[in-house]
Amino acid sequence: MRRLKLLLVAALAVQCAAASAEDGSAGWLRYAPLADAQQYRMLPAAVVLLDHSPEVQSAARELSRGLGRMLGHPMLEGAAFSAMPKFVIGTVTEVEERFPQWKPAVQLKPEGYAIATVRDGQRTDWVIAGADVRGALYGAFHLLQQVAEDKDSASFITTSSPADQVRWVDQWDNLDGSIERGYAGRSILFANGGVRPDLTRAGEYARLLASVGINACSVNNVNADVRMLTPQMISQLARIADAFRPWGVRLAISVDLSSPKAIGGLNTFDPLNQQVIAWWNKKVDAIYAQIPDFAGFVVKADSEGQPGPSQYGRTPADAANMLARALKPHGGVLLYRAFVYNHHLDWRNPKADRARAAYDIFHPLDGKFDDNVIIQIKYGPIDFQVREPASPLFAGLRHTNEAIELEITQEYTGQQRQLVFLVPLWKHILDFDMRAGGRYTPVKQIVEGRSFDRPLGGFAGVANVGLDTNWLGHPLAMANLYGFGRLAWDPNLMSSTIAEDWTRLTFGNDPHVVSTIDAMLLSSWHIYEQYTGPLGLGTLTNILGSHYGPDPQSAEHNGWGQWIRATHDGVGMDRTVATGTGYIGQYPPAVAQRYESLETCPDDLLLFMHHVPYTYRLHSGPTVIQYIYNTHYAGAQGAANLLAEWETLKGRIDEQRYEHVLRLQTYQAGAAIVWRDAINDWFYAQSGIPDEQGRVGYHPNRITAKSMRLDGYVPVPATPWETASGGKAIACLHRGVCTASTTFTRPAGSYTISVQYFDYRQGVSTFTLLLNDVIIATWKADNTLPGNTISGDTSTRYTLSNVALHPGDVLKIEGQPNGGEPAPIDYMEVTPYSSSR
Ligand code: GCW
Repeated sequence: MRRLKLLLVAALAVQCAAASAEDGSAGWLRYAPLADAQQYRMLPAAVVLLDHSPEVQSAARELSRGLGRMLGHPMLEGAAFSAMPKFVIGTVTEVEERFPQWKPAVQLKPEGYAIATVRDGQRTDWVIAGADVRGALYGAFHLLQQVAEDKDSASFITTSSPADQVRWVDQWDNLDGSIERGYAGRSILFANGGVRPDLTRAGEYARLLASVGINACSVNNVNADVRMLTPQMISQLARIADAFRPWGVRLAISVDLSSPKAIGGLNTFDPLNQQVIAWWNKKVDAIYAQIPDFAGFVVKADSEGQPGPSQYGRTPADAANMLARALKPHGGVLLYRAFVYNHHLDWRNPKADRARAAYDIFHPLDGKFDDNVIIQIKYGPIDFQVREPASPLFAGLRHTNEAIELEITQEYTGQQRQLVFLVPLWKHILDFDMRAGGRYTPVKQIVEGRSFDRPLGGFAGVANVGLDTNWLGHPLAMANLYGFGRLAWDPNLMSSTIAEDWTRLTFGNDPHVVSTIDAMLLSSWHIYEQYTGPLGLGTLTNILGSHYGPDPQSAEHNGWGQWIRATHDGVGMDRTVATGTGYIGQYPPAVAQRYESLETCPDDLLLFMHHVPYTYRLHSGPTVIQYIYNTHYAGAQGAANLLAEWETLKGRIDEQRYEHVLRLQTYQAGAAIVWRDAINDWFYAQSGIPDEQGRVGYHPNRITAKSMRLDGYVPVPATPWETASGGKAIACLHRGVCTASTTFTRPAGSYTISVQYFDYRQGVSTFTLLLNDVIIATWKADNTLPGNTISGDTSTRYTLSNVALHPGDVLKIEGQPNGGEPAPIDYMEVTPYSSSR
């Protein structure tokens, strides 16, 4: 007995150790052993399948794997266990045959599921019945997640059907293995011009996707490579489809409309040309011959240099219908992106407006698209900014299927180096009532097909997971992928429910952990908006390059049309009907009226809709300029708070993920200060109006690097200027080691020392901080930030707290360049310790 106990304890210890080695690869499907497995003792310990489809087999295997690990006992699988209480998994029809007395409590929609108990004599069986095989798989995942979250078993008995049929993720993977706007390593699907030989990660990805009900994945960049449709590639793509299939994830691809010409030997790709039509028909037949469950195509055309029907004077409907007709006999669909605009707009023309483009182009075509065409519309009229109004096109198409395009990859929202839980942003758009036809028509019901009685519709999310072990880089970014799936299934879910579910699954059920991470997630979008671009200005990042650091000027005076029209007197795009671009007139009347009038336009979109003086007073009280200043201070403080909240989790979660997120939140807290100062300095320079609270441009604790005693270091300009103090930093350009020193003159006490430096993507400089020639800190500039210049993309903060300083002390920073990174420094900030906490 004693030995048995010992063995059990040893086994438990091994299990705990395994559970604490958390590299994020399992995502939210960790199946960590439960503290109180006893509460689920009524669950059967055997699984019987009524169906041998790949999806139902996956469901059974997943159930065994998950329950086995969480409850700590093996699950028995197979018909031999029929006499035991068991899980019975199959389609509704199959379950009804087995248990003639049973039927689902409500009629399920395709891919829905029912979970129920059935009494069979003395025995209680648990039924997981899908409307189809995919539904059965989703049911199994649902049950597993309930258990992992420690939910009351009474709530397991349920039925659920997806709101939306189209629940796709898109990957913007290139054939060389790079990923456009991907921030977590190289492609899990492609390398060296073809499909990767090893598709293990592709299968694991499909499992994660299936667990939140995603039913298709478009695998390549929408700036599509024409090689996607060569015969060799089609057979390789079939291997990806095979890896996805057990999880009910269908393969889709993006195609280049010029393919018939580029690789098909034709001299045209005119969508109305008979040879072109025949080429596509044949190509689609060839795809289905190898991939019978192929989901369809995604098309980006006439956009950002992609070829399109306009070249032949044809419309998007001509192009879309041609492809849709080729797909139709096989059951495929065509997602045609509404992201079509001219990126050579004349910025001098006050009537020019990129935001108008999608509606101007697609609204006149409403009703001209075939039934298996879906127009894929980005949530806002510009491009995945931190805040935009809902695209007016959602209400502009009433006889056409629609899908909303969301961006899970954080292109304009911190690129997975910063925490931004996007579900509240998406919810804000999904819940927005367009008042089409004067009635309740929220975006979520429009894309679902409900508002205008459309047969098809849904969600496309640009995910861009990569080979990084934890899929998305920032461990907390996985909440976005998870949340996307949950919303596509049920857009009525609350952000807080999604945050809590994800946190429990990912970090366990400790109430402090759950409430802390939930609060961090739920506050993060607003914090990011505060320290980047508030009031509907857009993110205010460098739109011409990385889309990462601050650079408001990059939006102006070019053809890309992301203008904010900041002048000496005022700021904002006038999109009114009365005096502006007329964009507001694209909304149904009730919404248009609200945006048109300054009286009713919400503050958070004010500068998207109107051009106003800096002194214009917001509904919330402050002037526009003062609000910009205040909100950037609040945002930077918010980012510091995220770090402090995370620090309370030490010892309550595994070290590995704790340390990883700690590093990222420390970085974000510094990046938020860079943003705060850059945007505030820039607006101060534009407006000439000082901050009422005297903070902007006044940093009494800062010693700029160029004002220090320099040995080897030389001043160099920052681009844009507002990303370093007075537009200049110092760099060690000509020596192996350079130093910058300053003599401390303030009262003796305890201080926090921060060093603001630049960490290029290339090179790993070493910095050493010395106090009276004694080393007190050393660190390496080894982050992989997007840039190799002195800018807001690379500006980074190192902080050392609680340092005792006395007047006359000499503080010295030693920088050792490496690999083309010249150990650049912006400033040192020395803040009394108590007030810096
Ligand atoms: O947001 C922009 C990105 C491009 C992208 C484009 C699009 C794939 O910066 O990289 O191209 O949108 O959505 O097509």
